[in-house]
Amino acid sequence: MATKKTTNAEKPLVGIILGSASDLEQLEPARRTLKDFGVPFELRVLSAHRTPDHALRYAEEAEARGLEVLIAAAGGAAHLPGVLAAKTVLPIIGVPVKSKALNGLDSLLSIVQMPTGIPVATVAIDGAANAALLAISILSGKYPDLRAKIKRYRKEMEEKVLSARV
Ligand code: RP5
Repeated sequence: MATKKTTNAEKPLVGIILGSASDLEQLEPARRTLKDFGVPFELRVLSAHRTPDHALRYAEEAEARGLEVLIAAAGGAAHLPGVLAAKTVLPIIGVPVKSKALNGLDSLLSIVQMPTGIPVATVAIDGAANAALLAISILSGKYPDLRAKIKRYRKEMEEKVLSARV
C-alpha cells in the first residue's frame, strides 16, 4: 500500500541561499512563511562571486542531501540564482533583493533574464514571501499535508478580502 508522504521536521526540504548576510532582513518573510507552514528548511549565506566554489558545491550536493527546492536571493549584479541553477536540476526560485543604487531593478533583470535551458523562477523585488509560497506549491505536489495547508491559506485570504470593512 502506498504511504502518504508527509514532511519531516528533521530533514530540510528547502534551501534558502543568501548572496550576503545583508540580505537577511529582506528574506525574513520567506523564513516566516516556511515556518508557518511547517516546512523544514535551511538557510545559508553563499556568494556567487565571493565564495564561488562553495556556492557551486552547495548546488551540486543539494539533491543528494534531500533538498527539493532552492530559494536564492541576491542583489545588484545578482547572478547567484543562475549560477546555482547551472549546477542542479532542482527548481530554483530567485528573489531579487532591493538594492540601494537601483532599487532592485538591477537584481530583477539579472535574475529574470536567464537564457533558455537553465530556468530560474523569479518573484518580485523583495518578494520573499511569494518565493516561499511558490516553494510550498511545488512541494505540495508530493506532500498532501502541504497541499491541504496551502488550500486553507488561500481560503483564509479569500475570506479576509471579502470581509474587509470599507
Ligand atoms: C549581493 O550583493 C548580495 O546578494 C547583496 O544583496 C549585495 C550586497 O552585498 P554586501 O556588500 O552587503 O555584502 O552579492
